[in-house]
Amino acid sequence: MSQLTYIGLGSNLGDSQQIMAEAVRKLACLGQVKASKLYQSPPMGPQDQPHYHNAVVQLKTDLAPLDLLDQLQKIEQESGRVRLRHWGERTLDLDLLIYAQDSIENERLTVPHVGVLERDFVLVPLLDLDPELVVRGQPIKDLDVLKQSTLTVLADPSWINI
Ligand code: A4P
Ligand code: MG
Repeated sequence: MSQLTYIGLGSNLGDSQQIMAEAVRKLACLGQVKASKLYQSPPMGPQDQPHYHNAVVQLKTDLAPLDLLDQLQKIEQESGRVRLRHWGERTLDLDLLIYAQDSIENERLTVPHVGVLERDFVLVPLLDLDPELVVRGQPIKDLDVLKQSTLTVLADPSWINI
């Protein structure tokens, strides 16, 4: 049965928009996709790294959570993923933010993703896709972190068509 999932995309090395659009084309092979706007976001973590491009994709897929994670990691590797340090610069990061209503906790996967409720670069694009979204019992549109958002819009959802 098809499940509603949300994937977070981040990149701050290389041609980020191109790399992320290519990743969305690959995600579209796993099910129906819908993209948020494309944002620029100051780095969380080490400050001596470039700003990030961030977006979220809604994916309707038949894949089980760990099979989906395998596919996300494969797409990261194919993008020539470089990751230099924890919370540091990378060509492509794909995080499984939400998988249906599931709570998952195992060696490879924590869902909802640990940072979801704290990170404006995840919350703002999620709200593009579903303004009424509830995560861990919280309507995300009401979260305080959104009041101090530092994101800027780079492009509308058609950014994936470059
Ligand atoms: N893993 C567990 N749960 C998940 C999940 N829900 N989705 C495991 C994906 N992976 C999950 O991931 C390490 C391991 O997490 C995987 O092997 C998987 O089994 P990783 O992507 O290799 O590690 P990482 O991304 O370097 O570490 P971490 O802590 O996940 O970093 P984050 O949280 O992804 O943050 N600033 C801005 N503005 N925008 C960003 O996008 N991103 C980061 C990275 C830092 N600063 C940022 C941004
Ligand atoms: Mg990650």
